[in-house]
Amino acid sequence: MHKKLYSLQGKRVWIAGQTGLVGRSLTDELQNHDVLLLSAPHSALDLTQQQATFDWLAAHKPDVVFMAAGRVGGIGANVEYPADFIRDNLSMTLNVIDGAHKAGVDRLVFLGSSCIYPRDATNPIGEDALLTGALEPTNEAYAIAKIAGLKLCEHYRAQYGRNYISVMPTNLYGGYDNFDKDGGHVIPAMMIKFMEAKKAGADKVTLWGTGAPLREFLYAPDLVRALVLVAQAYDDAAPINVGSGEEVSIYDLAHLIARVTGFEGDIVFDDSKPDGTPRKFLDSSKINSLGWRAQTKLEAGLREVYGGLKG
Ligand code: GFB
Repeated sequence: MHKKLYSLQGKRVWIAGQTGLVGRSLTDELQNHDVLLLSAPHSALDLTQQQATFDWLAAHKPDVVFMAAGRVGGIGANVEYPADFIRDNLSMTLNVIDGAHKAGVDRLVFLGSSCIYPRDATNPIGEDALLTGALEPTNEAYAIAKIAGLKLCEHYRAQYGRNYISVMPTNLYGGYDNFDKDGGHVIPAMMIKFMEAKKAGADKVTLWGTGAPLREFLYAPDLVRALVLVAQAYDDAAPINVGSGEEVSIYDLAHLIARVTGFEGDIVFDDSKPDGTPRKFLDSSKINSLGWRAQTKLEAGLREVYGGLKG
């Protein structure tokens, strides 16, 4: 079992990106803890604006920052808007991390992504695979910004002694996702496609790629328990992976979501659309050794998300 290095108890906590998939789940989770949650709604603070971000941090002086803000999306959005992805993620990441340092914040948890690892890394992918090979081209822009974030944490630790850590979750899903057919991640996009097809009485749904890629999905409420744990029990320059240990092909995922949503027509794969990384299965032994494991099986998580969508 882990030893607490740092306690969140009674701390002023700020979640940068409080309205996103991770931010909203983490807000829910922190209701179970004795912390004072600070809030900076998007309408009041644009994190791409450096001075505004510095001023907000200096005025509110959190003890702990969870950096979960970012421009995110599925493979389609990453391919279509690479400049927006690299610009916005680099600026938000730099502004929040440097602003936190300038405001004297001594504990920061940076959220990365499993796409930071080389496309051809050996699976399961350990944290030491970082920067050992070329990235997957469909999300290189996003991955470079995330690598910059984890390097900022590493170097602010080395030069200024800051306790900034980086967490690399595998592909996430949950009820607070962006349910957009074109720009969203694969799970929300498939759910919407099947729901719309069912409603319209359509006899087929067209999905992207070959169906062959493998993905490891983690339910956001499981991830945020890991975030609360590492904020208190992990203190190292190296990133820490967080995966569910459950891997599925895109083909099997499609058939599972069809079953969950009750769509009974044909599922067609359009292989003119990209597959992305063939496989990215994380080695999560480091977080497992701290006592964390995912609790939600994929099918159970998908049923919960669908239940929330149906209303
Ligand atoms: O979640 P996703 O878009 O991104 O999943 P990545 C993409 C996989 O699902 C590809 C297939 O193999 C697609 O061909 N797919 C099938 C679909 N149908 C669909 C569909 O209707 N919509 C979508 N979106 N995909 C993400 C990165 O990569 O990984 C993010 O784009 C982030 O930046 C995340 O890093 C962890 O898993 O390929």
